[in-house]
Amino acid sequence: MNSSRPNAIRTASIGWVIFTVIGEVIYLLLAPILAANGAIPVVASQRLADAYTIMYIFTIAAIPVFTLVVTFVGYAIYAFWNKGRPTEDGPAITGNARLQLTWILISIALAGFLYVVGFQGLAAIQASPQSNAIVVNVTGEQWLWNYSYPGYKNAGSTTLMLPINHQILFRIHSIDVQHSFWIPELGVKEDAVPGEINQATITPTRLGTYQVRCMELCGIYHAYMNTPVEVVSMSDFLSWVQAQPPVVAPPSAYVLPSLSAPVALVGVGKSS
Ligand SMILES: [Cu+2]
Repeated sequence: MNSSRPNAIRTASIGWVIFTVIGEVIYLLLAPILAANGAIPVVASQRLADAYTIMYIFTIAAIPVFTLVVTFVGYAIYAFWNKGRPTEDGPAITGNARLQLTWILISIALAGFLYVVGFQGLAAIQASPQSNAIVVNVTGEQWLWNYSYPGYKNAGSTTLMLPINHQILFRIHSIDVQHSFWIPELGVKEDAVPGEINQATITPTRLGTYQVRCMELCGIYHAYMNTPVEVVSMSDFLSWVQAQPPVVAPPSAYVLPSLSAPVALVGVGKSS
């Protein structure tokens, strides 16, 4: 039995290489097809493009690890299947210092690589905004989003209008409960927290109409808290923003709702 072990490792290793190549080829062929058919949101911002690149690299790096585990476990089950009850103990397991050291070093290299790539992506997302970024104040409330553009006489709207190829700085907060400001196609998802302002920057790179969704369960109409986002040309944006009425007093202070007087919901728990 012992003499067959080196052969078993060689056979399983060959299987691993073959399955890895097959896995990588399937992924590289399938990923663009799935993306083109709406399996993942279309890329409408640089931020989402960066996130997809990281996901792509991580998946390519993960496939050999996955096939290694599956091939060796599968091969061991197949090759060392004991038909009937064993009549004696199996051979003693001894250490293999070279194999262990190799595997530890490969693990460290893989984890280190993912760490560096991941933190580079995080740094890009969290980089300070450009000085000419267009500021959009985003205010969540049950159950809609309000926007105001402080750089344009505080123009206000419930539709989010963004110019293409220009950096946007969202300043996100909420006036009642926690919401989460999510635009899948633009790769932004940031909590809207009462009493706090969260920031996120994006640069839209694709014209079109998308949806802002709320990503934090925030009450009975949470599921309907979707509003349109439009990415338009800079000239269309400017003529639109100049036609919007200013927001007189942008909600800034957060007042805790009294627990004895819950917010009235239409048709729910009506008491008087
Ligand atoms: Cu919400």
